Amino acid sequence: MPEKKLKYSFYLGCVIPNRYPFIEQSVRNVFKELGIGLIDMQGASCCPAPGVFRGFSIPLWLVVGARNISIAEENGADIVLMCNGCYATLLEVNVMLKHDKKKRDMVNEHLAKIGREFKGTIEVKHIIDVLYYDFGLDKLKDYTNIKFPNLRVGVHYGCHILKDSTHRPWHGESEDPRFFEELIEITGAKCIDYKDRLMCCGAGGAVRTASLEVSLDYTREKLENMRNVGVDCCMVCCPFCHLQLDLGQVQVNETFKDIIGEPYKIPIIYYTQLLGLSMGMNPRELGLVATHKLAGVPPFIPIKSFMDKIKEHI
Ligand code: 9S8
Ligand code: 9S8
Ligand code: COM
Repeated sequence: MPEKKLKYSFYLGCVIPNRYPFIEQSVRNVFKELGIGLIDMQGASCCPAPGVFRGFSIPLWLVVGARNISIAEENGADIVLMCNGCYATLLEVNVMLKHDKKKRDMVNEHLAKIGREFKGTIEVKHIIDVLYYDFGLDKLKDYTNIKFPNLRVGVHYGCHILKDSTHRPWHGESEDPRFFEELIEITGAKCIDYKDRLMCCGAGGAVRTASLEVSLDYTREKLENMRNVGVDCCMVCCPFCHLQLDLGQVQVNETFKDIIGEPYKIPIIYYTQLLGLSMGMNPRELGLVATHKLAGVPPFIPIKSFMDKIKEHI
């Protein structure tokens, strides 16, 4: 019997469509090559962001999250998403509402007013989860034809893909995870351990909005720890981390110019961009633009040095 084709409701969140559209492009094109189907979620809104909305009103957070989940339920397909924050919200809202009838009744009372209902019929997954478990690391290995043994990677997980660990699928690995390293290393690249690799990028929990300088100080520390071990790029799986480490890196170079010595210039790469290169895809299909002069358009830290490193292997 032929294998059942994987198919998901594709949840975009806010940061990718608004600030980092190349992440969506790289995921769509890589998933197409892998034969994974994506169904758009018509009318989806902000997840809503866990570090912001959950802190103000849990009922609001549940109702808005449940509305988004109900769109995927209509599609009849589990959600796949590209952002750690969206993962935290939609995964946790989903689990909470499946298990708590009182909360589910409250949510459905609100959703009924707009002709919707949370049924509890689907699951919520991160692309990392889908690639590692559903598609499978071993099968994915067969697609990585080009290897990059000279590429030194600083891995940044981001907080919400790991914590809280209760409902995450990483089998208790949240304190010392290896799954992201494993996914990166099938491309031949080397993950270089650095001090406090699981530390927050600084942006989450609305810190970037509330106190930019505090958030940038975290980012500075991460960048310093990565620079100290010598990496060619930093690999992320969250657009908010991407923004903080990329655009935020420019801001760190300005804000802390008196104490950092040389400005940082570490290219920030989203996982499917590297995976796609290893699958032999064209950098343009992955949104990898080595240089550009457009104001306000990412990447803000040039990725040319990363692309030069890649070219050594092709
Ligand atoms: S949606 Fe609105 S702000 Fe955001 S990107 Fe991720 S978390 Fe969910
Ligand atoms: S943004 Fe993405 S996941 Fe978070 S909270 Fe701490 S780290 Fe960066
Ligand atoms: C971080 C999301 S990915 S939030 O700022 O914590 O809501």
